[in-house]
Amino acid sequence: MQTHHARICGAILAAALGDAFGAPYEGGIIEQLLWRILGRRRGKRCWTDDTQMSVDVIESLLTCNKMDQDDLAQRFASSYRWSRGYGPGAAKLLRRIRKGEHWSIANQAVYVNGSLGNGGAMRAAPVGLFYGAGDDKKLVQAVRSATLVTHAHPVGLDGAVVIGLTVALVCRDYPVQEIMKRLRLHIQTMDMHNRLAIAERFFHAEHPVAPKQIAQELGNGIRAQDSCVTACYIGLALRKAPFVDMLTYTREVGGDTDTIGAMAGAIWGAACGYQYLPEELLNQLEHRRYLEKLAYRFAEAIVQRQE
Ligand code: AR6
Ligand code: MG
Repeated sequence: MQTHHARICGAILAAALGDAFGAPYEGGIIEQLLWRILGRRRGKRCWTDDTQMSVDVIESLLTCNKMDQDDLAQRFASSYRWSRGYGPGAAKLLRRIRKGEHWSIANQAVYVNGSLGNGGAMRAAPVGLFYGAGDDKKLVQAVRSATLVTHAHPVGLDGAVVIGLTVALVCRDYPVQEIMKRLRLHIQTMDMHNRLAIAERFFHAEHPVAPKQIAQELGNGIRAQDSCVTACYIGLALRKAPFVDMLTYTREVGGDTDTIGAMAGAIWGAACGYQYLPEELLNQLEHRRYLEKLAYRFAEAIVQRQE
């Protein structure tokens, strides 16, 4: 049985590992070649926008002690660096905020209905952890608020709810069936409901589902409906397997491997706790000590808040 503290630290560090070790396999040959140059710094594995934006969320929650959209928008905009591999729409949006445009205008300036990318979901885990002890409604509201800053499309918002709520429920050891039931209560789009129905069928399957089939039926792309339930399935289905098996499985699912790895990693880490993460991989992670200290501080704040 893991302590709550270890689960929170586990979720954050496992997400960063999933991101950094998934990134070299994302995209086509050109993206992979580019990441060979950008993805290593002083012998360490770099993380991408997934971890950067999660760090921004954590710093914001620690400073404001609540979800504050304006604070979050400023942090996202000032941390933005193209070399972290942000989505093209997100990059434009963040540059607009940096120039002074309010996030509530910028989030519908690139796509009229807002972005349906998985960029809101990839940073939803810390929000789920922070609001994890309250009722689901408050948690979902906070996740939607945090996501809206950059991803206003209903599918982008639903993707974040899938990840934020799953991470929080896994932290409390809820069984898969109950997690699926609760997700269904808070998901608003048919796209996401349909994916959840497929995942539920897979959870009932007698044999483990092959990664290729997951990619075909749940998706592996950068749109939220093509990756969030995929990550939810991977994190839950492999939560009793070693972390490296989860990484290998994610790589075999393919597609947006860094973000699926980050989201599945957060779920795996919330289930298993920090001490089950392989030291060998942590040692190769960029800014490992900084991330560990931040996760530790975040876990302390959450545990105190929930006492
Ligand atoms: N209509 C059509 N296409 C869309 C729409 C829309 N409303 N919204 C998004 N797309 P973006 P992200 C498509 O740029 O979600 C990085 O690698 C469009 O092709 O908002 O922050 C991250 O790590 C757009 O370029 O980025 C993630 O893995 C794409 O979805 C990933 O990219 C992504 O939306 C997504 O990050
Ligand atoms: Mg990424």
